[in-house]
Amino acid sequence: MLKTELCTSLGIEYPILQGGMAWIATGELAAAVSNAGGLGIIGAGNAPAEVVRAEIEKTKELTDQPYGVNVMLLSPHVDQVMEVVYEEKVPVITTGAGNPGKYIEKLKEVGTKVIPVVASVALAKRMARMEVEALIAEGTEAGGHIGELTTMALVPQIVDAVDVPVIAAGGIGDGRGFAAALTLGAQGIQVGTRFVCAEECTVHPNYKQAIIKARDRDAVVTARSTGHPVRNLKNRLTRKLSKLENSQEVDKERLEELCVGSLRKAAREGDVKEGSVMAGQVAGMVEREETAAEIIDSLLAEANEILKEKAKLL
Ligand code: TUI
Repeated sequence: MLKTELCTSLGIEYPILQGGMAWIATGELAAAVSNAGGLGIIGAGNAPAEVVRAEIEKTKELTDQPYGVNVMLLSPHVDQVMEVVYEEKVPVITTGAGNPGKYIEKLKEVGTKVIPVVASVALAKRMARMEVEALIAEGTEAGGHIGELTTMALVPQIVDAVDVPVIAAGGIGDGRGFAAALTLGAQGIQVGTRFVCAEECTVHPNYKQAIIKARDRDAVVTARSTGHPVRNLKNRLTRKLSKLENSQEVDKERLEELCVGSLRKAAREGDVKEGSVMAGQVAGMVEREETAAEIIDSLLAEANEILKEKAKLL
Protein backbone atom coordinates (compact mmCIF):
# COMPACT_ATOMS: atom_id res chain seq x y z
CA MET A 1 0.00 0.00 0.00
CA LEU A 2 0.98 3.60 -0.53
CA LYS A 3 2.83 4.60 2.61
CA THR A 4 5.75 6.97 3.22
CA GLU A 5 7.81 7.98 6.25
CA LEU A 6 5.50 10.95 6.66
CA CYS A 7 2.76 8.49 7.71
CA THR A 8 4.92 7.26 10.58
CA SER A 9 5.93 10.71 11.76
CA LEU A 10 2.34 12.03 11.71
CA GLY A 11 0.73 8.79 12.90
CA ILE A 12 -1.57 8.52 9.89
CA GLU A 13 -2.43 5.66 7.56
CA TYR A 14 -2.00 7.40 4.17
CA PRO A 15 0.09 10.45 3.17
CA ILE A 16 -2.95 12.55 2.29
CA LEU A 17 -3.61 15.87 4.01
CA GLN A 18 -6.85 17.78 3.61
CA GLY A 19 -6.32 21.50 2.99
CA GLY A 20 -7.24 23.63 6.02
CA MET A 21 -9.66 25.88 4.21
CA ALA A 22 -11.06 28.91 6.03
CA TRP A 23 -14.88 28.91 6.52
CA ILE A 24 -14.98 25.48 4.81
CA ALA A 25 -12.88 22.95 6.73
CA THR A 26 -14.76 22.58 10.00
CA GLY A 27 -14.41 19.81 12.59
CA GLU A 28 -16.86 17.57 10.72
CA LEU A 29 -14.70 17.43 7.59
CA ALA A 30 -11.41 17.23 9.49
CA ALA A 31 -12.66 14.30 11.59
CA ALA A 32 -14.05 12.47 8.53
CA VAL A 33 -10.70 12.73 6.73
CA SER A 34 -8.76 11.63 9.81
CA ASN A 35 -11.15 8.70 10.35
CA ALA A 36 -10.55 7.66 6.72
CA GLY A 37 -6.78 7.48 7.33
CA GLY A 38 -5.64 10.91 6.10
CA LEU A 39 -4.90 14.03 8.13
CA GLY A 40 -7.98 16.20 8.52
CA ILE A 41 -7.25 19.86 9.09
CA ILE A 42 -9.49 22.57 10.56
CA GLY A 43 -9.22 25.92 8.76
CA ALA A 44 -8.85 28.71 11.33
CA GLY A 45 -8.83 31.47 8.71
CA ASN A 46 -9.83 34.77 10.30
CA ALA A 47 -11.95 33.14 13.01
CA PRO A 48 -11.62 34.30 16.64
CA ALA A 49 -9.73 31.93 18.95
CA GLU A 50 -12.81 30.63 20.79
CA VAL A 51 -14.45 29.63 17.49
CA VAL A 52 -11.31 27.66 16.63
CA ARG A 53 -11.37 26.03 20.08
CA ALA A 54 -14.95 24.90 19.51
CA GLU A 55 -13.97 23.27 16.19
CA ILE A 56 -11.06 21.51 17.91
CA GLU A 57 -13.42 20.18 20.62
CA LYS A 58 -15.84 18.98 17.95
CA THR A 59 -13.03 17.21 16.06
CA LYS A 60 -11.86 15.47 19.22
CA GLU A 61 -15.40 14.22 19.84
CA LEU A 62 -15.67 12.82 16.32
CA THR A 63 -12.25 11.15 15.99
CA ASP A 64 -9.46 9.72 18.10
CA GLN A 65 -7.03 9.97 15.18
CA PRO A 66 -4.44 12.76 14.72
CA TYR A 67 -5.80 15.96 13.19
CA GLY A 68 -4.47 19.41 12.39
CA VAL A 69 -5.33 23.11 12.43
CA ASN A 70 -4.33 25.51 9.66
CA VAL A 71 -3.32 28.83 11.13
CA MET A 72 -3.68 31.69 8.66
CA LEU A 73 -0.89 34.07 9.60
CA LEU A 74 -2.60 37.19 8.21
CA SER A 75 -5.47 36.74 10.68
CA PRO A 76 -5.96 39.54 13.22
CA HIS A 77 -6.48 36.77 15.81
CA VAL A 78 -3.34 34.78 15.04
CA ASP A 79 -1.68 35.22 18.46
CA GLN A 80 -4.80 34.13 20.35
CA VAL A 81 -5.35 31.20 17.95
CA MET A 82 -1.79 30.04 18.69
CA GLU A 83 -2.56 30.23 22.43
CA VAL A 84 -5.50 27.85 21.85
CA VAL A 85 -3.23 25.53 19.82
CA TYR A 86 -0.75 25.41 22.74
CA GLU A 87 -3.49 24.82 25.33
CA GLU A 88 -5.30 22.13 23.34
CA LYS A 89 -2.01 20.46 22.39
CA VAL A 90 -3.13 20.19 18.76
CA PRO A 91 -1.14 17.32 17.17
CA VAL A 92 -0.23 19.15 13.94
CA ILE A 93 -0.49 22.68 12.60
CA THR A 94 -0.03 23.87 9.07
CA THR A 95 0.49 27.58 8.49
CA GLY A 96 -0.35 29.73 5.50
CA ALA A 97 0.18 33.18 4.06
CA GLY A 98 3.35 34.03 5.95
CA ASN A 99 6.34 33.01 8.04
CA PRO A 100 5.49 31.14 11.28
CA GLY A 101 9.08 31.43 12.61
CA LYS A 102 8.28 33.28 15.83
CA TYR A 103 5.83 30.60 17.05
CA ILE A 104 7.91 27.50 16.30
CA GLU A 105 9.87 27.20 19.56
CA LYS A 106 6.77 27.29 21.73
CA LEU A 107 4.90 24.89 19.42
CA LYS A 108 7.71 22.37 19.71
CA GLU A 109 7.72 22.77 23.47
CA VAL A 110 4.07 21.69 23.68
CA GLY A 111 4.62 18.86 21.18
CA THR A 112 2.71 20.31 18.22
CA LYS A 113 4.23 19.29 14.90
CA VAL A 114 4.66 22.24 12.54
CA ILE A 115 4.19 22.03 8.77
CA PRO A 116 4.48 25.45 7.10
CA VAL A 117 3.02 26.04 3.66
CA VAL A 118 5.63 27.64 1.42
CA ALA A 119 5.54 28.91 -2.13
CA SER A 120 9.27 29.54 -2.66
CA VAL A 121 12.63 27.84 -2.18
CA ALA A 122 13.87 30.76 -0.05
CA LEU A 123 11.16 30.37 2.60
CA ALA A 124 11.45 26.57 2.41
CA LYS A 125 15.15 26.79 3.29
CA ARG A 126 14.51 29.22 6.15
CA MET A 127 11.79 26.93 7.58
CA ALA A 128 13.85 23.76 7.16
CA ARG A 129 16.55 25.32 9.38
CA MET A 130 13.94 25.54 12.15
CA GLU A 131 13.60 21.77 12.05
CA VAL A 132 9.95 21.65 11.13
CA GLU A 133 8.24 18.26 10.69
CA ALA A 134 7.65 18.73 6.95
CA LEU A 135 6.89 21.45 4.41
CA ILE A 136 3.91 21.85 2.13
CA ALA A 137 5.05 23.14 -1.27
CA GLU A 138 1.96 24.81 -2.69
CA GLY A 139 1.83 25.71 -6.35
CA THR A 140 -0.19 28.45 -7.97
CA GLU A 141 -2.82 25.95 -9.18
CA ALA A 142 -4.21 25.95 -5.64
CA GLY A 143 -7.31 27.78 -4.53
CA GLY A 144 -7.31 30.76 -2.19
CA HIS A 145 -4.20 32.80 -1.49
CA ILE A 146 -1.45 31.69 -3.87
CA GLY A 147 2.20 32.09 -4.87
CA GLU A 148 3.70 32.38 -8.36
CA LEU A 149 5.28 29.02 -9.19
CA THR A 150 3.47 25.95 -10.46
CA THR A 151 3.48 22.75 -8.43
CA MET A 152 5.41 21.00 -11.22
CA ALA A 153 8.27 23.52 -10.96
CA LEU A 154 8.10 24.26 -7.22
CA VAL A 155 8.04 20.75 -5.70
CA PRO A 156 11.28 19.35 -7.19
CA GLN A 157 13.17 22.60 -6.47
CA ILE A 158 12.11 22.48 -2.82
CA VAL A 159 12.79 18.73 -2.60
CA ASP A 160 16.36 19.42 -3.79
CA ALA A 161 16.84 22.38 -1.44
CA VAL A 162 15.83 20.89 1.93
CA ASP A 163 16.25 17.77 4.05
CA VAL A 164 12.73 17.61 5.46
CA PRO A 165 9.80 15.73 3.89
CA VAL A 166 7.89 17.72 1.28
CA ILE A 167 4.15 17.52 0.73
CA ALA A 168 2.89 18.68 -2.66
CA ALA A 169 -0.19 20.90 -2.92
CA GLY A 170 -1.98 22.80 -5.65
CA GLY A 171 -3.49 21.14 -8.71
CA ILE A 172 -3.88 17.68 -7.21
CA GLY A 173 -7.39 16.35 -7.68
CA ASP A 174 -7.02 12.65 -8.39
CA GLY A 175 -4.67 9.67 -8.23
CA ARG A 176 -2.79 10.80 -11.33
CA GLY A 177 -1.81 14.00 -9.53
CA PHE A 178 -0.97 11.97 -6.42
CA ALA A 179 1.37 9.68 -8.40
CA ALA A 180 2.89 12.70 -10.17
CA ALA A 181 3.61 14.39 -6.83
CA LEU A 182 5.40 11.28 -5.55
CA THR A 183 7.36 11.17 -8.80
CA LEU A 184 8.45 14.79 -8.22
CA GLY A 185 9.92 13.70 -4.89
CA ALA A 186 7.07 14.57 -2.53
CA GLN A 187 6.28 12.24 0.39
CA GLY A 188 2.63 13.17 0.44
CA ILE A 189 -0.08 15.39 -0.94
CA GLN A 190 -2.49 18.02 0.29
CA VAL A 191 -5.88 18.13 -1.41
CA GLY A 192 -8.29 21.03 -0.93
CA THR A 193 -10.83 21.57 -3.71
CA ARG A 194 -11.93 17.93 -4.00
CA PHE A 195 -12.56 17.72 -0.24
CA VAL A 196 -14.81 20.80 -0.42
CA CYS A 197 -17.23 18.47 -2.19
CA ALA A 198 -16.99 15.77 0.49
CA GLU A 199 -20.39 14.85 1.94
CA GLU A 200 -19.09 15.61 5.43
CA CYS A 201 -18.03 19.13 4.43
CA THR A 202 -20.48 21.64 5.94
CA VAL A 203 -19.89 24.37 3.35
CA HIS A 204 -23.09 25.74 1.74
CA PRO A 205 -24.46 23.36 -0.97
CA ASN A 206 -24.29 26.21 -3.54
CA TYR A 207 -20.49 26.30 -3.05
CA LYS A 208 -20.19 22.57 -3.77
CA GLN A 209 -22.41 22.90 -6.84
CA ALA A 210 -20.30 25.81 -8.14
CA ILE A 211 -17.21 23.58 -8.00
CA ILE A 212 -19.01 20.61 -9.56
CA LYS A 213 -20.22 22.84 -12.42
CA ALA A 214 -16.84 24.55 -12.95
CA ARG A 215 -14.80 23.98 -16.08
CA ASP A 216 -11.04 24.06 -16.63
CA ARG A 217 -10.62 27.85 -17.01
CA ASP A 218 -13.11 28.97 -14.38
CA ALA A 219 -10.71 29.27 -11.41
CA VAL A 220 -9.27 32.75 -11.96
CA VAL A 221 -6.90 34.97 -10.00
CA THR A 222 -8.09 38.24 -8.49
CA ALA A 223 -6.67 40.87 -6.13
CA ARG A 224 -3.17 40.70 -7.63
CA SER A 225 -2.77 44.44 -7.08
CA THR A 226 -3.18 43.99 -3.30
CA GLY A 227 -0.12 41.74 -3.09
CA HIS A 228 -2.39 38.91 -1.91
CA PRO A 229 -3.58 37.21 -5.09
CA VAL A 230 -6.50 34.83 -4.63
CA ARG A 231 -7.75 32.06 -6.92
CA ASN A 232 -11.53 31.82 -7.01
CA LEU A 233 -14.27 30.78 -9.41
CA LYS A 234 -15.33 33.32 -12.02
CA ASN A 235 -18.55 35.09 -11.04
CA ARG A 236 -20.05 38.57 -10.62
CA LEU A 237 -17.53 39.38 -7.87
CA THR A 238 -14.43 38.38 -9.86
CA ARG A 239 -15.68 40.37 -12.86
CA LYS A 240 -16.17 43.46 -10.66
CA LEU A 241 -12.70 42.98 -9.15
CA SER A 242 -11.04 42.57 -12.56
CA LYS A 243 -12.72 45.73 -13.82
CA LEU A 244 -11.50 47.67 -10.79
CA GLU A 245 -7.98 46.29 -11.09
CA ASN A 246 -7.78 47.05 -14.79
CA SER A 247 -8.86 50.68 -14.39
CA GLN A 248 -6.25 53.46 -14.64
CA GLU A 249 -6.23 54.19 -10.96
CA VAL A 250 -7.06 51.23 -8.72
CA ASP A 251 -9.57 52.18 -6.03
CA LYS A 252 -7.92 50.19 -3.21
CA GLU A 253 -10.65 51.01 -0.71
CA ARG A 254 -13.42 49.74 -2.96
CA LEU A 255 -11.34 46.62 -3.74
CA GLU A 256 -10.85 45.92 -0.04
CA GLU A 257 -14.55 46.52 0.61
CA LEU A 258 -15.48 43.88 -1.99
CA CYS A 259 -13.00 41.30 -0.61
CA VAL A 260 -13.70 41.59 3.11
CA GLY A 261 -16.14 38.93 4.20
CA SER A 262 -16.53 37.64 0.64
CA LEU A 263 -15.41 34.07 1.39
CA ARG A 264 -17.81 33.82 4.32
CA LYS A 265 -20.61 35.13 2.09
CA ALA A 266 -20.06 32.30 -0.41
CA ALA A 267 -19.12 29.49 1.98
CA ARG A 268 -21.70 30.00 4.72
CA GLU A 269 -24.50 32.10 3.15
CA GLY A 270 -24.29 30.38 -0.25
CA ASP A 271 -24.00 33.63 -2.22
CA VAL A 272 -21.82 32.20 -4.98
CA LYS A 273 -22.48 35.19 -7.26
CA GLU A 274 -21.26 38.07 -5.08
CA GLY A 275 -19.09 36.02 -2.72
CA SER A 276 -15.59 34.59 -3.24
CA VAL A 277 -15.77 30.91 -4.24
CA MET A 278 -12.13 30.04 -3.58
CA ALA A 279 -11.15 26.89 -5.49
CA GLY A 280 -8.15 25.49 -7.32
CA GLN A 281 -7.59 24.76 -11.00
CA VAL A 282 -8.75 21.16 -10.46
CA ALA A 283 -12.31 22.43 -9.87
CA GLY A 284 -13.00 21.30 -13.46
CA MET A 285 -12.14 17.71 -12.46
CA VAL A 286 -14.50 17.48 -9.48
CA GLU A 287 -17.69 15.87 -10.69
CA ARG A 288 -19.72 14.82 -7.70
CA GLU A 289 -20.16 14.86 -3.97
CA GLU A 290 -18.56 11.82 -2.29
CA THR A 291 -17.67 10.84 1.23
CA ALA A 292 -14.18 11.70 2.50
CA ALA A 293 -13.42 7.97 2.64
CA GLU A 294 -14.45 7.51 -1.00
CA ILE A 295 -12.18 10.39 -2.03
CA ILE A 296 -9.23 8.92 -0.15
CA ASP A 297 -9.88 5.40 -1.45
CA SER A 298 -10.05 6.57 -5.06
CA LEU A 299 -6.88 8.71 -4.74
CA LEU A 300 -5.06 5.66 -3.37
CA ALA A 301 -6.44 3.14 -5.86
CA GLU A 302 -5.62 5.32 -8.89
CA ALA A 303 -2.12 6.24 -7.70
CA ASN A 304 -1.35 2.61 -6.80
CA GLU A 305 -2.45 1.40 -10.21
CA ILE A 306 -0.33 4.01 -12.02
CA LEU A 307 2.79 3.37 -9.94
CA LYS A 308 2.40 -0.39 -10.35
CA GLU A 309 2.12 -0.02 -14.15
CA LYS A 310 5.09 2.36 -14.18
CA ALA A 311 7.24 -0.28 -12.52
CA LYS A 312 6.58 -2.51 -15.54
CA LEU A 313 7.92 0.00 -18.09
CA LEU A 314 10.34 -1.53 -20.59
O1 TUI B 1 -2.82 30.39 2.89
C1 TUI B 1 -3.12 29.78 1.91
N1 TUI B 1 -4.30 29.91 1.29
C2 TUI B 1 -5.30 30.76 1.70
S1 TUI B 1 -5.28 31.75 3.03
C3 TUI B 1 -6.77 32.34 2.67
S2 TUI B 1 -7.57 33.57 3.59
C4 TUI B 1 -7.08 34.97 2.75
N2 TUI B 1 -8.03 35.69 2.20
C5 TUI B 1 -7.72 36.81 1.53
C6 TUI B 1 -6.41 37.24 1.41
C7 TUI B 1 -5.42 36.50 1.94
C8 TUI B 1 -5.75 35.34 2.63
C9 TUI B 1 -7.24 31.73 1.57
N3 TUI B 1 -6.42 30.85 1.06
N4 TUI B 1 -2.26 28.92 1.33
C10 TUI B 1 -0.96 28.74 1.84
C11 TUI B 1 -0.03 29.67 1.16
N5 TUI B 1 0.88 30.34 1.81
N6 TUI B 1 0.02 29.93 -0.13
C12 TUI B 1 1.03 30.81 -0.31
C13 TUI B 1 1.57 31.07 0.93
C14 TUI B 1 2.66 31.91 1.28
C15 TUI B 1 2.91 33.07 0.58
C16 TUI B 1 3.97 33.88 0.95
C17 TUI B 1 3.43 31.57 2.37
C18 TUI B 1 4.48 32.37 2.75
C19 TUI B 1 4.74 33.52 2.03
O2 TUI B 1 5.81 34.27 2.32
C20 TUI B 1 5.82 35.13 3.38
C21 TUI B 1 7.22 35.46 3.81
O3 TUI B 1 7.33 36.03 4.89
O4 TUI B 1 8.15 35.14 3.07
